[in-house]
Amino acid sequence: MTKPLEGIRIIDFTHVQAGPACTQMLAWFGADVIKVERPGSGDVTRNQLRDIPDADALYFTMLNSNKKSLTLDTKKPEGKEVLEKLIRESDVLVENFGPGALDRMGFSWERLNELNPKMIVASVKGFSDGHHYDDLKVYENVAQCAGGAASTTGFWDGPPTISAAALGDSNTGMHLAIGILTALLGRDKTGKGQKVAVSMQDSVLNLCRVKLRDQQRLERVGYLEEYPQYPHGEFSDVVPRGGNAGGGGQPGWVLKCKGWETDPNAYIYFTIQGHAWEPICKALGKPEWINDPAYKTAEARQPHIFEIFKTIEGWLADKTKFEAVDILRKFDIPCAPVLTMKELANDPSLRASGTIVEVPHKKRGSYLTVGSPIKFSDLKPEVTASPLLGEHTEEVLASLGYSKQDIFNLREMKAV
Ligand code: CAO
Repeated sequence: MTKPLEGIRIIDFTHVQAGPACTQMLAWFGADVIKVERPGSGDVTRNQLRDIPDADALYFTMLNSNKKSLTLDTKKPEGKEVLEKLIRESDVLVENFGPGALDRMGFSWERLNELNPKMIVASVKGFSDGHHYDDLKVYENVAQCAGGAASTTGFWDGPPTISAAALGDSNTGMHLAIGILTALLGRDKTGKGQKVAVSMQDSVLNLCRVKLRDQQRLERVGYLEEYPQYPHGEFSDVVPRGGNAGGGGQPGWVLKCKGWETDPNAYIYFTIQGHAWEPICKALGKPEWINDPAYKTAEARQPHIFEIFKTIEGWLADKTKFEAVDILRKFDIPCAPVLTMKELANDPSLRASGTIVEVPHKKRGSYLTVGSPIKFSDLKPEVTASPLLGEHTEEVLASLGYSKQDIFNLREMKAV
């Protein structure tokens, strides 16, 4: 099967999570991704949170599958020369260094465009160019705070809260992948490369758009009827943290199931979708609620929504989260068990669909990683192990025309 991105060569100058998540996805879809790493050390995540001494950490292996690794000191003149050759023969360069690092290395956008006018240069930064914080280095949680996620996540009586989902890192990488693919399509029409830039703040905010919606509604009417603060609590002039409230037009909450006293994840998420009220009442054995004016409409229910949730918890008390969902699904009620990482890792459906895959690795043995969450009718992305540091240095240099002696010399100079 020909992979859609086969023939696209990508210089992967990325590290940690935001950039690697982007290039990993492009590699799954067939791009030839060459990860350029500093000789001797490589991507810092190779060593971070190691669980096996002397083997690349899962942090690295789970973000760098299907790639090649070329060690190259791009601050040395000999290393720069190799990089220039690679740039001339590649389609895309992706980087997520701190602000100004690529320029300091001597590879500004202007220089890259001069070396290869067809090349797409894609960058992740914490803040967009020209933003008053554009000199800041940024990690995941910093981005969640800067993009509006933290101030709107958590409970009203607690501090701003960080989500476990990598809204700042992997999410930004996904936005960048869309930008790169768009620029590649654009290049087919114009023959020209371009610069593609995505900031972590912007990417987080893009996912927090409903909170920007709520800010405007709050300013207009002074309250937000789907938040737990309505109608009994108070609203200030900023969107509050809504705990586990639904956030859209459907009230919902995380509800206790059988065993919650000892199992911190014995919960389901229960949604009260407006038109599903009748099936909900039937599922709960509360037919009298169907036409009761105190329950019949969403507006009538909202003032005592927590009493309703309490009643549902009464119904859930003798059911595990899985038993409860199995009953509720028959009534077409949107709900799900709160799943742990252990349950997800062992979920046969996720294994069958390739969303979670087991990959053999030269040093680690096999490890679990995520596969493509995007499914195609004509492509089944195959996930292969992440490369060892410098595993493909000789192969890549040879493809650029370097002889064995040249490679030996570059090694002697510690340029590769
Ligand atoms: N050879 C020689 N030098 C290399 C090299 C190579 N192959 N690869 C990188 N370097 C050098 C760079 O030139 C740079 O040097 P200078 O700072 O002297 O110019 C340095 O290594 C890397 O700098 P950095 O600022 O990228 O690294 P850091 O560890 O200090 O910061 C991070 C890390 C993530 C905070 C920063 O890169 C950043 O803000 N990136 C943009 C936002 C981002 O992507 N954050 C998400 C990270 S995932 O949580």
